[in-house]
Amino acid sequence: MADYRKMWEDLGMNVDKHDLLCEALPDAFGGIYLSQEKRPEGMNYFNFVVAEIHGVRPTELLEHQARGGKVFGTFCVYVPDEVVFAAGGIATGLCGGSQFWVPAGESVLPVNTCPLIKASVGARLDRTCPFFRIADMYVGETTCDGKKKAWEILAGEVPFHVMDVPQMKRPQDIGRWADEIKGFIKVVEEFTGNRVTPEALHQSIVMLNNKRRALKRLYETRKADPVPISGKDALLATEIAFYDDPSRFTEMTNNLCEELEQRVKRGEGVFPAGAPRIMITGTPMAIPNWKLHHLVESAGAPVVVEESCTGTRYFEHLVEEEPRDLDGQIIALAERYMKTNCACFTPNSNRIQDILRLAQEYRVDGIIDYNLQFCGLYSTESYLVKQALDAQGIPYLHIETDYSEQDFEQLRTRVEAFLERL
Ligand code: BJ8
Repeated sequence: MADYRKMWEDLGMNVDKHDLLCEALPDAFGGIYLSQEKRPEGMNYFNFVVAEIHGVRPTELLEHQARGGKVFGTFCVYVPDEVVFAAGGIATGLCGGSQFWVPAGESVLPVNTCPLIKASVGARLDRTCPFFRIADMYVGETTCDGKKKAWEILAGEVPFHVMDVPQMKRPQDIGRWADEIKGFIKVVEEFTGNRVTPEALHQSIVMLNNKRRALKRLYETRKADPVPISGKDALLATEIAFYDDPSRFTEMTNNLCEELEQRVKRGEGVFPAGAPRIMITGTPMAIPNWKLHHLVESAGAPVVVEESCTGTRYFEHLVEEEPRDLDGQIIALAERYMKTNCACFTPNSNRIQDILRLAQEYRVDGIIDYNLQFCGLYSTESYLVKQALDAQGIPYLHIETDYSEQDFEQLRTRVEAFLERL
């Protein structure tokens, strides 16, 4: 990695502690990723992004700030990035996916908080993540109780805006979400000093739709048997989508897709044809959370689709591009975002319909329901997921875990036993 020490020091980071994180990453990435066979050439770009994870993109964000631009950090796929880009800002994901940040999170949060929240708070308090240092404003949402309360702690550190996500999906709720987006536009305009014009919003809607189209194209290739890319690699690309430059990400993902489509034509894959195909559903996997994919694929079964916010929920729906007036665009945004089926909604039966549909489309042999520990929303919804899958005779495994490696061997035994049943 190039030397970014001066930049990290200038950002007020705890550079000595951060060195420990930098030392651990190459080994973890090498063991989990670089050891895979027949990886697509197109993954080289994503390898590079990971190798330079705290260097290249933070440098770009700082250059943007030097030109007078603002950076907004987000934690949920409900926050409409289109608004930020339309005001000349940059949106970047901030969700913490590493055990490294959990202890600092636990110093202020109850231990029985979801690891995603603990790691996100810990990354800020520990001063070991440049993205958390650079973001001028954080944007949270009212999806789960743990997050809502964590925002109050982070708001003591950084300018913070919270979007009130409705809990139901009735027409009046979509109207309320449109009002929230309107309010968000005002906040972003004031903070950046730039107006969100219909022209600029149209451009950012098209830009982010193109990113979604590229991800959809990538996922399409995973429907093939043999599958041309591992689930781990597809997950990595999706995780990077949250903070990379959107246009560059789209271009690089489309390049990767061209290679994968050729592989599919030639019948080439990274697992043998007929290997048991796994879907993972449930809570998101923020970078560098690769634990479950690694376990499943090391046992010989490709993960072919993720019904998750680091999966299909992130890209399946596009924003309607037709409206060219601000009111019409806000409604188009509200309608698109409200199609995301998060367990914070009641009822959330559309998620179950999605799981059943994706199981068919991707010809999956078994489904692993992945729950981050202490996420009451998704673990409660597991009951209904299991009921629906049992009714269809689709094999199901429920896993509740955190970011640590402590339960790795125990999980391996359970995953292997599950795969033997398929
Ligand atoms: S739209 S899934 S990104 S909220 S896992 S922090 S829910 S306790 S992440 Fe999410 Fe938005 Fe929903 Fe998607 Fe809370 Fe559960 Fe933790 Fe979660």
